[in-house]
Amino acid sequence: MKTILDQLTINKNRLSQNIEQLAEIGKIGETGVCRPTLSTVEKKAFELVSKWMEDAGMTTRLDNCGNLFGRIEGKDPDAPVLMIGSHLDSQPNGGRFDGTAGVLSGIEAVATMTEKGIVPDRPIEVVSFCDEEGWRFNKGLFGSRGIIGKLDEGELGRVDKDGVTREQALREFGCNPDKLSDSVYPPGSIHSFLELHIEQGPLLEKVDQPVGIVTGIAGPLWLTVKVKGFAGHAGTVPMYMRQDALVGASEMILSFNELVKRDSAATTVGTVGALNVSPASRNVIPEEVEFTIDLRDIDLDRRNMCEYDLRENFKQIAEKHNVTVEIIEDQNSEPSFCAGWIKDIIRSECQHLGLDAPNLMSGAFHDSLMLSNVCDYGMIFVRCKEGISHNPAEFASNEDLAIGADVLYRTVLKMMK
Ligand code: HGY
Ligand code: MN
Ligand code: MN
Repeated sequence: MKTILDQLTINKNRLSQNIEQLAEIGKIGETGVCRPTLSTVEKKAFELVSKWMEDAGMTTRLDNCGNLFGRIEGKDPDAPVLMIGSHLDSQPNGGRFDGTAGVLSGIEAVATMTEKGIVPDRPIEVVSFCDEEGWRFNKGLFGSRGIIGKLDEGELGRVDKDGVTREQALREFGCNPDKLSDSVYPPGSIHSFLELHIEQGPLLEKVDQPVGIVTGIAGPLWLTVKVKGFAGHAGTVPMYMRQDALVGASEMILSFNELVKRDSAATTVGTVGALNVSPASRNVIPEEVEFTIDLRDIDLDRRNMCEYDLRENFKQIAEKHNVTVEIIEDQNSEPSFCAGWIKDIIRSECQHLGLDAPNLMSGAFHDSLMLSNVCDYGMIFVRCKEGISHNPAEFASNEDLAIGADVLYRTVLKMMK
C-alpha cells in the first residue's frame, strides 16, 4: 500500500535542505535562531530566499515596508493575486520553523508548478512579511499591516533596545520609509491568502495527525503598563510609608494571571513577557516599573471583558500602594475566521492524501490575521513536537513539513483558478 510520502508531488528533499540551510542564518546553539526584523541577519536570509524564489521562476522585489516578494505571472496578469506567505524574522531565542516553514513551502509549491509547466490563471506571489514577531519594536505584523494600509501614526518612530528607530532600520535595510504608501495593495487586488505554519501547540501531536485545518485566529491585545512610585532608602523608609512600584506591579501581574484563568473552559490566555525596574538597585525602593501585557482570545467580547476588569483591578491596586498606573495600547487585533471555501479545499486535498486532518483554532497570531481584513484566507498547520515554539527546542519533522507543503501545493492548484 502506498504511504502518504509516496504520493507527494513536491520535492521533499529540496524543501528540507532549504529549511536546514536557512536555519544556519542567525543560528544560536544547536537548533535555535535569532533573526531580528530588518537586521543584517534577516538581510542575509532574504538574499538566500530571493535566490530560491528566482530558481522557482519568480521575479523578486523588496517593498518599502521591508517585505520580500516573489511573483509568477498568471494567464491573466491583471487578475487579483493569490498570495502565499509568512515571515522569516524570529523571536530573540526562537525556533527554526516558525514562519520559515510557510515561506519555504510557498516557494516549493511554485517551484513544483514551474517544473511541471503549470501556468496559473492568476498571478501568484510568495511573501516574507516584515516584523511579524513584533519584539524588536514592540509592535508586530508590520509588513502585513503595511500592504493593507493599516500602519498607525508614529510607527516609524518606535525604537528598539539600542535606540534605533524603525525608520532608521528600514533605511539601512534598503527601504524608503518616506514611501510606505507605495507598498499598499489597492482594494480587490489580492484574491486570497494562504499560509502554512507550524501549529505551535500540542493538538496535532495529541491526535497523531501531521496537518490540521485552521478555523480562526485569536486576536491579540498588547499593552504596556507603567507603574510609578517613589524612590526611597531601603533601610530607612518604614514599610507603611513606602510607594513601592515593584510591589504594586507584582500584585497587578498576579491579579491579571488570576483574571485570565477564571473561566477554565475559555480560550483566554494572558502573558507578562517583559518587565523593567528602575533604578534597579538593591537598596533603593523601586520608583518605576514597566511591564508588557499580551492578552488573547478567539472570543472578542470575552477578551474585552478581561481588558475592562484588568484596568479596574490595576487602578484599585495602584491606590492601595499609593502609586500611579498608566496603560498604553500597543496593538489591538480582533480575532478572525478562515474562509469556508478555502477550508473545504484544504480538507478535500487532505482526504485525497488519506489524511483525517482536524480543525483547530490558532492561539498564535499570524500575518493571515492582517490579510483577513482585505481578502479570504486559509491556514494549514503542521504538527510540531510537544507544541513547543518561540524556543530553540521547536521541531517539526521533514515528513510532516513535506506533507503540509504538498497539501499547500494541491490547495494552490485549486485556488489559483
Ligand atoms: O506571538 C505570536 O502569536 C506570533 O508567534 N508572533
Ligand atoms: Mn510565526
Ligand atoms: Mn512567532
